Amino acid sequence: MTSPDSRIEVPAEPTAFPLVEGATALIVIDMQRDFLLPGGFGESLGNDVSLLQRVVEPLAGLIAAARAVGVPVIHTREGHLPDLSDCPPAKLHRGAPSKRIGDPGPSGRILVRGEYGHDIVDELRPLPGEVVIDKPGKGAFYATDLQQVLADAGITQLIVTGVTTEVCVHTTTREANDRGYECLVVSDCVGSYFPEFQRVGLEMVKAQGGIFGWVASSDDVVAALASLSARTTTPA
Ligand code: C5J
Repeated sequence: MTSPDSRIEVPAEPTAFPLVEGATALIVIDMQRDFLLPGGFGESLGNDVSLLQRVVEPLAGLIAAARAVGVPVIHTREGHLPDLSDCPPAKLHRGAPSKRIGDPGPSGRILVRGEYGHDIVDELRPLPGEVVIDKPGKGAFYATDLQQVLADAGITQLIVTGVTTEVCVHTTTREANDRGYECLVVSDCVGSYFPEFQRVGLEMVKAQGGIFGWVASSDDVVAALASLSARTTTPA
């Protein structure tokens, strides 16, 4: 449903999300080989990486829909400098010994910038000119220029996608919410290694009247973006 101002109501929970034309960006969090493919950081922590791979197809569709109507797509990557000087010891010492951040793995040094495993999976590769935020933490605002990037582009709303739901997606959504951004988390475009965390992670976003934001399906967000396109191409 469209409203006379520049808003589109996206079916969502706990209420429809008022998507504002020109003020929304799609953020794609950490869709990196290290989290999604065997041999990376995710697997080194004992996780079944196949559970994250189901996000790729709907997310590719959503990214295409955003690009088609000029909604900016911002990608993030979690990782560290080669000398690990930006990795706190508390983080460095997690995981199985010899498979920790900075250790060699089948896709290069685990979660180290510039390594094959640190980069985004082929299916979701950023286009030239799209912003890629390299972040040392779980949240995309911590120790990055994301807030400045969004301010410069006049963005006040984020369509939130990526992995993992309860870690970097949640941390970034919470950081964004505290900074005044309206966040629409796309349920089938976020993924967790734990089905229960996926379910509860989404519940937590939309509970208490949308304490951190809204939750919608990619079908509904894609349809809203398509109607944005119809509006901009149909003469009044
Ligand atoms: C994790 C992330 N799970 N991107 N990172 O360590 O969620």
